[in-house]
Amino acid sequence: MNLKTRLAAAALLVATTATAWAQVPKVPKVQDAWARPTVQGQKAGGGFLRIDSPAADRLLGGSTPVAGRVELHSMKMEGDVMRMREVEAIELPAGQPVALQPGGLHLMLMELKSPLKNGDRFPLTLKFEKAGELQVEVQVRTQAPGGAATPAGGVHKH
Ligand SMILES: [Cu+2]
Repeated sequence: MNLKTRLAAAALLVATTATAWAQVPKVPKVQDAWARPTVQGQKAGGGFLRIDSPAADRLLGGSTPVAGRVELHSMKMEGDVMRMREVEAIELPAGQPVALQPGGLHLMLMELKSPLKNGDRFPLTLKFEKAGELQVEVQVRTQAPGGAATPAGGVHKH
Protein backbone atom coordinates (compact mmCIF):
# COMPACT_ATOMS: atom_id res chain seq x y z
CA MET A 1 0.00 0.00 0.00
CA ASN A 2 1.48 3.36 -0.93
CA LEU A 3 0.99 6.43 1.20
CA LYS A 4 -1.84 7.82 -0.92
CA THR A 5 -3.83 4.59 -0.66
CA ARG A 6 -3.23 4.43 3.06
CA LEU A 7 -4.46 7.99 3.55
CA ALA A 8 -7.53 7.25 1.48
CA ALA A 9 -8.19 4.14 3.54
CA ALA A 10 -7.77 6.13 6.75
CA ALA A 11 -10.14 8.83 5.50
CA LEU A 12 -12.69 6.20 4.56
CA LEU A 13 -12.43 4.65 8.01
CA VAL A 14 -12.98 8.04 9.66
CA ALA A 15 -15.96 8.73 7.42
CA THR A 16 -17.46 5.32 8.16
CA THR A 17 -16.96 5.76 11.88
CA ALA A 18 -18.52 9.23 11.77
CA THR A 19 -21.53 7.86 9.91
CA ALA A 20 -21.96 5.01 12.39
CA TRP A 21 -21.68 7.51 15.24
CA ALA A 22 -24.37 9.74 13.75
CA GLN A 23 -26.69 6.75 13.51
CA VAL A 24 -26.38 5.81 17.17
CA PRO A 25 -29.88 6.40 18.56
CA LYS A 26 -30.08 9.29 20.95
CA VAL A 27 -31.02 7.33 24.00
CA PRO A 28 -31.59 9.26 27.23
CA LYS A 29 -29.25 8.41 30.08
CA VAL A 30 -31.10 7.56 33.28
CA GLN A 31 -29.24 7.56 36.59
CA ASP A 32 -29.87 7.06 40.27
CA ALA A 33 -33.35 5.60 39.96
CA TRP A 34 -34.76 5.06 43.44
CA ALA A 35 -38.02 4.79 45.32
CA ARG A 36 -38.94 5.25 48.94
CA PRO A 37 -39.93 2.27 51.06
CA THR A 38 -43.67 2.03 51.68
CA VAL A 39 -45.68 0.61 54.55
CA GLN A 40 -48.34 -2.10 54.46
CA GLY A 41 -51.55 -0.70 53.04
CA GLN A 42 -49.87 2.26 51.34
CA LYS A 43 -51.17 2.32 47.80
CA ALA A 44 -48.80 4.78 46.18
CA GLY A 45 -45.09 5.48 46.36
CA GLY A 46 -42.76 8.07 44.90
CA GLY A 47 -40.11 7.22 42.32
CA PHE A 48 -37.15 9.43 41.52
CA LEU A 49 -34.36 9.55 38.95
CA ARG A 50 -32.23 11.78 36.77
CA ILE A 51 -32.61 11.87 33.01
CA ASP A 52 -30.08 13.32 30.64
CA SER A 53 -31.32 13.22 27.06
CA PRO A 54 -28.89 14.08 24.25
CA ALA A 55 -31.83 15.12 22.05
CA ALA A 56 -34.95 17.02 22.99
CA ASP A 57 -37.52 14.45 24.05
CA ARG A 58 -40.44 13.98 26.44
CA LEU A 59 -41.01 11.42 29.13
CA LEU A 60 -44.54 10.12 28.63
CA GLY A 61 -44.83 7.60 31.44
CA GLY A 62 -43.73 4.20 32.54
CA SER A 63 -44.68 0.79 33.79
CA THR A 64 -43.39 -1.64 36.37
CA PRO A 65 -44.41 -5.07 37.62
CA VAL A 66 -44.63 -3.75 41.21
CA ALA A 67 -47.43 -1.25 40.54
CA GLY A 68 -50.73 -1.16 38.67
CA ARG A 69 -49.73 1.99 36.87
CA VAL A 70 -47.16 4.76 36.89
CA GLU A 71 -48.12 8.43 36.82
CA LEU A 72 -46.00 11.52 36.26
CA HIS A 73 -46.51 14.12 38.98
CA SER A 74 -45.45 17.65 39.65
CA MET A 75 -45.36 19.16 43.11
CA LYS A 76 -45.68 22.82 43.97
CA MET A 77 -46.19 24.93 47.03
CA GLU A 78 -49.47 26.81 46.82
CA GLY A 79 -49.58 29.05 49.84
CA ASP A 80 -48.84 26.70 52.73
CA VAL A 81 -49.97 23.60 50.93
CA MET A 82 -47.85 21.25 48.88
CA ARG A 83 -49.93 20.20 45.92
CA MET A 84 -49.35 17.31 43.56
CA ARG A 85 -50.71 17.13 40.12
CA GLU A 86 -50.57 14.54 37.40
CA VAL A 87 -48.86 15.86 34.27
CA GLU A 88 -49.15 14.56 30.71
CA ALA A 89 -45.43 14.54 30.01
CA ILE A 90 -42.11 15.80 31.33
CA GLU A 91 -40.10 17.90 28.90
CA LEU A 92 -36.48 16.85 28.42
CA PRO A 93 -34.43 19.61 26.82
CA ALA A 94 -31.42 18.41 24.79
CA GLY A 95 -28.34 17.95 26.94
CA GLN A 96 -29.95 19.39 30.06
CA PRO A 97 -30.35 16.94 32.93
CA VAL A 98 -33.81 16.80 34.48
CA ALA A 99 -34.14 15.60 38.06
CA LEU A 100 -37.23 13.85 39.32
CA GLN A 101 -36.84 14.27 43.06
CA PRO A 102 -38.75 14.61 46.33
CA GLY A 103 -40.56 17.93 46.43
CA GLY A 104 -40.53 18.32 42.65
CA LEU A 105 -41.36 16.32 39.57
CA HIS A 106 -41.61 12.62 40.39
CA LEU A 107 -42.98 9.29 39.32
CA MET A 108 -45.95 8.02 41.26
CA LEU A 109 -46.21 4.27 41.51
CA MET A 110 -49.94 3.69 41.88
CA GLU A 111 -51.77 0.58 43.05
CA LEU A 112 -48.68 -0.97 44.59
CA LYS A 113 -48.97 -4.74 44.64
CA SER A 114 -46.93 -5.11 47.83
CA PRO A 115 -44.92 -2.78 50.07
CA LEU A 116 -41.57 -1.58 48.70
CA LYS A 117 -38.93 -2.74 51.13
CA ASN A 118 -35.68 -0.97 51.81
CA GLY A 119 -32.93 -2.65 49.76
CA ASP A 120 -35.29 -4.12 47.13
CA ARG A 121 -34.71 -3.56 43.44
CA PHE A 122 -37.31 -3.65 40.70
CA PRO A 123 -37.42 -2.97 36.95
CA LEU A 124 -39.11 0.12 35.55
CA THR A 125 -39.78 0.72 31.89
CA LEU A 126 -39.79 4.37 30.91
CA LYS A 127 -41.57 5.53 27.79
CA PHE A 128 -40.15 8.42 25.81
CA GLU A 129 -41.84 10.16 22.91
CA LYS A 130 -38.84 9.85 20.58
CA ALA A 131 -36.43 7.38 22.16
CA GLY A 132 -39.11 4.77 22.80
CA GLU A 133 -38.91 2.48 25.79
CA LEU A 134 -36.00 2.11 28.14
CA GLN A 135 -35.75 -0.24 31.09
CA VAL A 136 -33.97 0.83 34.25
CA GLU A 137 -33.51 -0.70 37.67
CA VAL A 138 -34.97 1.10 40.67
CA GLN A 139 -33.45 0.78 44.13
CA VAL A 140 -35.68 1.04 47.16
CA ARG A 141 -33.91 3.23 49.69
CA THR A 142 -34.63 5.86 52.30
CA GLN A 143 -32.26 8.47 50.88
CA ALA A 144 -31.37 9.69 47.43
CA PRO A 145 -28.25 8.01 46.00
CA GLY A 146 -25.30 10.20 46.80
CA GLY A 147 -26.46 10.62 50.37
CA ALA A 148 -28.45 13.82 50.02
CA ALA A 149 -31.06 13.69 52.74
CA THR A 150 -34.61 14.03 51.47
CA PRO A 151 -37.39 15.95 53.15
CA ALA A 152 -38.75 13.94 56.04
CA GLY A 153 -42.21 12.46 56.06
CA GLY A 154 -42.97 11.59 52.52
CA VAL A 155 -46.65 12.18 53.08
CA HIS A 156 -48.34 11.55 49.80
CA LYS A 157 -51.98 12.45 49.63
CA HIS A 158 -53.86 12.08 46.37
CU1 LIG B 1 -47.17 12.07 43.58
